Amino acid sequence: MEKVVRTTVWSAGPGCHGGCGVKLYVKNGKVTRVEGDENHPWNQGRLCVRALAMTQYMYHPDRITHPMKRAGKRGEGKWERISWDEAYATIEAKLRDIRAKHGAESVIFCQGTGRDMGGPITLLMYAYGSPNWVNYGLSGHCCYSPRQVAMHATQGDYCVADCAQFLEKRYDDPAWKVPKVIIVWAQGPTASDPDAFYGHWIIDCMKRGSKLIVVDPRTPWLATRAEIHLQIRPGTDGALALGMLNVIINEGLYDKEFVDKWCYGFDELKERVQQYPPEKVSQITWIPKQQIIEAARLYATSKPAAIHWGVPVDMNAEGAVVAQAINALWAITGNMDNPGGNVIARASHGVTSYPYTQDEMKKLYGEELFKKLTLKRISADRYPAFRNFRAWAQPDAVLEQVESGHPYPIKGAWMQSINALSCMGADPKRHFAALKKLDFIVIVDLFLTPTAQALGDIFLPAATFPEKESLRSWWAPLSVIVKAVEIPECKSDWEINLELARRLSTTDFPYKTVKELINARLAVAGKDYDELAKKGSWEMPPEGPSKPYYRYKRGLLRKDGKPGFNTPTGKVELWSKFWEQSGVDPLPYYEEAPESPVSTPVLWEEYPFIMSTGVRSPALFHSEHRQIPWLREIEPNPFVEINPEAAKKLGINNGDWVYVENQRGRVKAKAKVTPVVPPYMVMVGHGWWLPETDGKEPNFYSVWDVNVNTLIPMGTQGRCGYGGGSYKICLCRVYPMK
Ligand SMILES: Nc1nc2c(c(=O)[nH]1)N[C@H]1C(S)=C(S)[C@@H](COP(=O)(O)OP(=O)(O)OC[C@H]3O[C@@H](n4cnc5c(=O)[nH]c(N)nc54)[C@H](O)[C@@H]3O)O[C@H]1N2
Ligand SMILES: Nc1nc2c(c(=O)[nH]1)N[C@H]1C(S)=C(S)[C@@H](COP(=O)(O)OP(=O)(O)OC[C@H]3O[C@@H](n4cnc5c(=O)[nH]c(N)nc54)[C@H](O)[C@@H]3O)O[C@H]1N2
Ligand SMILES: [Mo]
Repeated sequence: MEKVVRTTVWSAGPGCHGGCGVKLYVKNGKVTRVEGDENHPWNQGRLCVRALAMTQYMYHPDRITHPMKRAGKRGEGKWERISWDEAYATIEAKLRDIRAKHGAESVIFCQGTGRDMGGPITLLMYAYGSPNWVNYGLSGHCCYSPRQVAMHATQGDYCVADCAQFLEKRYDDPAWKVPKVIIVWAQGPTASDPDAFYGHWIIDCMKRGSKLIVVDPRTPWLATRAEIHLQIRPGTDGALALGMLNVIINEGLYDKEFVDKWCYGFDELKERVQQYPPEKVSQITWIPKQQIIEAARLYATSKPAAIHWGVPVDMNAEGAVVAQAINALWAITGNMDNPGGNVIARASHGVTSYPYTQDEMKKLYGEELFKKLTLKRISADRYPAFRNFRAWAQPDAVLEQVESGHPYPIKGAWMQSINALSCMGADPKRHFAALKKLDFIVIVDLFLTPTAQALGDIFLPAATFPEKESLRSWWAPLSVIVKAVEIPECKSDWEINLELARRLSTTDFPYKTVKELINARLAVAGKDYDELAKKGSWEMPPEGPSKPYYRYKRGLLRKDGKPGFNTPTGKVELWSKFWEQSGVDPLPYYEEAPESPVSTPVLWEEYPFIMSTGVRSPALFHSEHRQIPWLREIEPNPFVEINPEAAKKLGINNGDWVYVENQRGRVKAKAKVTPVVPPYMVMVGHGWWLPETDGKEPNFYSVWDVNVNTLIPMGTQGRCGYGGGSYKICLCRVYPMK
């Protein structure tokens, strides 16, 4: 008998930040196929190729389905099967030993991107007593957090382009308005979303009349459908935003009423943007002056208008400052929490969306531990913005401390859902050298990756989303992940971390099962796991702080219940007090990337391409899916996009194998000769390793041959610790492989 289980997608499988509603068809205890749930308000039945290939992922012969311990030396590729009892006992003993000798802070808790991991990993980390949660190797902490901290500094909340995603009836809800203009700024909606936002929403809006402005050095498909395509020089987005502010302010096109009533620091911003007239901005960005002016006018005079942006914003030098400047655009045009503008995105029903919050932590582990941890976090002294915002340690500072042992030594690493050596880490050879000196490393993953092979002492096999119970409130709907099937010796990240948290906690730990823990998180909303599971796994936000619009007028954003924004002044702070308190410039400014035709002109002669990397492929999630037949067929090789004109000069034909090289190293890639990239730029695919090749040292699945991150340095973070990283802006040359 076949049954259908309705559930929510997040993490292992498609790999993404997820949120789709799906129907799993289950027969004899196995998932046989996956379909989009037509009732789900976010994906409305649509589904990506990675979700459709789910059965190939779950039942792949290379998937690790039992715990293992290293048998030979690190890197020898020898593993021995062990029981969960032995795995837990070994980990408990080792971690206790490190804690006794060096303090709990000497173990770092490393995760990759925003999968269903913030909850489990911080639960375990705090129970153990370490403050060091890190996106290990992500130079500049340059994914999402720079935008997030900039928005926190500006209006105390996260904002997102409004495609009616917070309303159950979506586009049919009369409260919603179609954005007249959407700026797609450094984002690839058709490939890279869901990123708690869906690419097809942009297309749904276009069908309802939205015009596009696309800000992208390349010409992705959406740019060919745009009213204006601003073909920007990579890494100069800050200058463009300041130039657009200049036009909008000097031409009086901003929303005077909103600015007078709800903004703080407008005069200071006005003065600052005088340094960025369109002429100068055109020189910096390589965009014609008239286009900058037209784009600014079109955006400011279209009401409502929305901005949707992506990770290259964060990866600009001073990415948080760039985000601050873009945020000022929607603020001064009054596109704040209005229908069809940029709306505030809060976790549905007020349920915690990610890591353990300060309040939850204090309740679980006590006030004292909390205070102590904040003081010991790596980088908290160096970067006040890291101390004062969320709970992460700064990745460049973490690497320095792993290498130097100062101010205290790092002895162990818990690596859960991260492939540091082939994806997240810039300069992976440096990480390899630093991490192999640690006493103890646990890997929690589904496949043996280069990182697991090179560094792991214990490997714990994680469950995919159809195999687990979990929760998702990022941002809507409030959803549960419903367990449909089981693979006997694979466990969910929640199960693994809860068991170890119970064993290692220094205080009495209240939860015995994952369901109890989830229900404790759902309690603030008066909800229950089984009830949501029965309803089809989700429920849209009720009236209140997690549902738009105009919450600042209704007193729904601040703890004191007064109207206004969640900032010290209660206004949108164009001049930010948070930044002032963090010791950085309270106003936005432009900074050139450390390596570029402008900042390193001599290097540019030797390496005549701007190298951007990591444009997302719909068939792959970062370093994953290289083993999955349907997906590898779509994206078979590490690639470099090169313009036909440039390729011709170099004697490179479409499909040729080439070297991409700079002063830090070289990698192999297959040329995609395409006018999508301009002649001065190449785009290199990221996250590559070849699981079909030898996994032992020194090859590690060919990671050093094909991972473009060997050409990218660590240590190019922004002044506040957030932003930068050189993933999107370095220099390189390309030549045929003989
Ligand atoms: N050159 C270049 N490098 C980049 C980028 C770029 O643009 N260019 N982008 C950067 C960005 S923005 C990011 S966020 C990072 C991402 O970097 P990572 O997060 O490290 O990359 P992934 O390959 O997605 O995931 C790592 C591992 O998580 C495992 N995994 C997946 N789901 C689960 C799960 O539910 N549980 C467990 N335990 N394991 C799971 C996968 O099998 C995989 O081995 O990469 C960065 N690296
Ligand atoms: N299928 C799939 N989806 C994913 C991921 C994945 O690996 N696969 N990864 C997830 C993660 S963690 C992230 S962070 C997001 C990232 O996804 P996005 O935010 O969409 O980022 P990218 O795909 O790196 O780049 C988007 C566009 O920005 C352009 N671009 C490059 N440099 C610049 C620049 O300096 N300025 C401007 N204005 N544009 C630039 C590129 O040409 C590209 O067209 O995707 C998430 N979703
Ligand atoms: Mo990311």
